[in-house]
Amino acid sequence: MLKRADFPENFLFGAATSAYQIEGHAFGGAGPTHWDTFAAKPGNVVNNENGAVACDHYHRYEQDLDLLLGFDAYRFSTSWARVLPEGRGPVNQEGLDFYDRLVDAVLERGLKPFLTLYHWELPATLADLGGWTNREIAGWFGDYTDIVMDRIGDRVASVATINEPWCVSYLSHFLGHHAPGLRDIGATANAVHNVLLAHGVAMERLRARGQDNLGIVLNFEALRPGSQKPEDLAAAATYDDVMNRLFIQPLMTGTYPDAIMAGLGSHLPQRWQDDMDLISKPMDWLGVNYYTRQTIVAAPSEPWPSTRFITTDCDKTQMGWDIYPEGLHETLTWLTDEFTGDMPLFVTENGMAWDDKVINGTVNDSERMDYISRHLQQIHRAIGDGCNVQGFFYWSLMDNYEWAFGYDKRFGMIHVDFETQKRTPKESYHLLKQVIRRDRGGI
Ligand code: IFM
Repeated sequence: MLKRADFPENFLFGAATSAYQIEGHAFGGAGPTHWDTFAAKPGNVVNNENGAVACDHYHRYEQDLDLLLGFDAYRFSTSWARVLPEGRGPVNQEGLDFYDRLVDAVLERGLKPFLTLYHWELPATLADLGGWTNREIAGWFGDYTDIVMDRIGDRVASVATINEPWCVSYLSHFLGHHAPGLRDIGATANAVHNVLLAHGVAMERLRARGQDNLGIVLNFEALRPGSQKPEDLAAAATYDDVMNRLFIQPLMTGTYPDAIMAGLGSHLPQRWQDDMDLISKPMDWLGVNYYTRQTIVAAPSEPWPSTRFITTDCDKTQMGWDIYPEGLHETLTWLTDEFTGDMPLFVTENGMAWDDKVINGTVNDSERMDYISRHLQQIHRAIGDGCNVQGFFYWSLMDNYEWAFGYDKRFGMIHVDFETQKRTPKESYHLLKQVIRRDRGGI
């Protein structure tokens, strides 16, 4: 197992969470979100579960943050609907007070606060106005950004505008797996573009305030063709544009990938080209979320993008996701070579779900320990190969609301009993704490 001393001096070890997944949205005056609407419709979420109580972090944040003593950083998000219950207009001071206390509590524990402004809980009122398909959302998001930064901007170490734009747009508007649950190509193209525009507007506002350390968090997957047949090679290349290049390319070059233009181009808003300058303004860092690999084959009888996944025989997580640590190295080196160069990268999410059980007061999650250890090795290897990776955040600090999978899938380093809210640190947590110990440079 690698240890802290094997990583660069200023490398940050942390854990990540998001507001709706842990806080308990029923508390503190938060407004309804499109996830509440989505979860209320039978069939969308396992057991129709929602984030009303979640981990009750809203009341338990102090004890939760105590568990991070010894780490360097904490990645969390503010909830738009907690700050602005209707998305715009009246501010919920109680919500801002909560984030104010939270940031202070993070700092008191010697942790750098890594803020994400949007991690998916769109206020329901804005969803009713078209949500991410409505171009006006860019301005609404900019206003929300200013309100949050007025309160906590003086104390956060870094700001990400949006978490996983691919999920916000493609997974939610094309595949229909996440709120708002659409399967509509026009809505998808507009959501893709408006997410980018909202990022651009928020970056402009943040820069104008003199805020630094600004970035975005994108999710990537390792991809491979199901065979060497030309059609499968082409399918893998198409899906690479859809999955991996859809956001990094416009952000870094101001252009959409070829397969995106072929599939979504005619659905993009009029004069979309005029926005690309704002969208591709320089960032200070990029967040990389990496979990798994997909194997792609051609599916010519299916609509665009006419690709399909096949299951292959390998170790998988509780989500059924392939465990493929080498893909993290592939992703970091590809990004560095093609897009980011010297710009700092942070692995802002990496982790696995497992059907963890508390037995005699402990959770022996050896699979997760192995997962973490092997992914850290690949980060280390990528740094050796010249990638400017500056931190690793385990997803997630604790078991939480895994969106359409409800509370069944456990990603945490800390086990949460959702009946009693009891926290039990898993063996992987103890291992990571040892790895990052400063006194002996780790284990
Ligand atoms: O739980 C999610 C998180 O909200 C975003 N990234 C992936 C995680 C695991 O699915």
